[in-house]
Amino acid sequence: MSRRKDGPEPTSGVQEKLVPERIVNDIPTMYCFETCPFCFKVKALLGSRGIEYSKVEVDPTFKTQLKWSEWDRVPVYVDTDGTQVNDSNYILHYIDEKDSNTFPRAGEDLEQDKWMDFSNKVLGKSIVAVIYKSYRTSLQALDYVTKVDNFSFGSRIINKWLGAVIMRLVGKSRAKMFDLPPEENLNFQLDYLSEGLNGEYFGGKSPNGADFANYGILRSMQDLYGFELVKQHSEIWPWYSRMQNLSGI
Ligand SMILES: N[C@@H](CCC(=O)N[C@@H](CS)C(=O)NCC(=O)O)C(=O)O
Repeated sequence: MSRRKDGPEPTSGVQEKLVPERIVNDIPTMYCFETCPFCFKVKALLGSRGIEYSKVEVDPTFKTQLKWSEWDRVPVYVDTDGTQVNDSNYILHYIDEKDSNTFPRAGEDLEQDKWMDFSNKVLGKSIVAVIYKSYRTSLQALDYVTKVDNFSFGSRIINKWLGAVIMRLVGKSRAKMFDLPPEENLNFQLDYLSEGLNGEYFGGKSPNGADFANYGILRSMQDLYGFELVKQHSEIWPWYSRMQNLSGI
């Protein structure tokens, strides 16, 4: 996490300072990138609970729409009372606790914690190595920025082309973290992930934080290079389909 100005180190979780001015249309507001895997976790939970929210699309290269925040990554969630919550797994816990309080809180279920952690530290990095495997696949993944209404024409072009170069480099560095080549590694990680399923869901009969965290990561690659691997997985695909039905995203 880079520091933008002199000031306190940005932290994960609920922030002390309220930011009601960042709420859009008086409903919970999420600052996100369209294709961000971590944002999909939150979209999946909000969808499954039928919680209405506003989305602010942040431009991925300059993050103009997030300049007000010390935490300079997406997702950032701002609740209707102005509470700012940073970092996807923290946001999942925050939303669930305030809503139906269905899944265990952090520290209460080590399996859930382990798989939520896996979603960030392993699965998120594994999909990035696949999606941004070449300049061609990187441009395909960044093409959505050319269709975002709130970006200027110049910003769309820069975001697509510069974004693809940056993400290709990120993809390369993620690939170096694993012994296997990107596709084989993703397959290996999907096999490993399937060991965490506890019947229909990670949470058993209903999804918990581990379901939303890992589903969100995989959902972000749905229309992109490499998603066939998810579709072809005999255990992950049925679970993925259940999560898709339930979350509506
Ligand atoms: N641990 C964070 C990671 C969030 C994250 O890395 N988001 C990426 C987008 S997919 C981001 O904002 N990158 C911009 C940057 O790092 O400057 C979470 O789970 O929310």
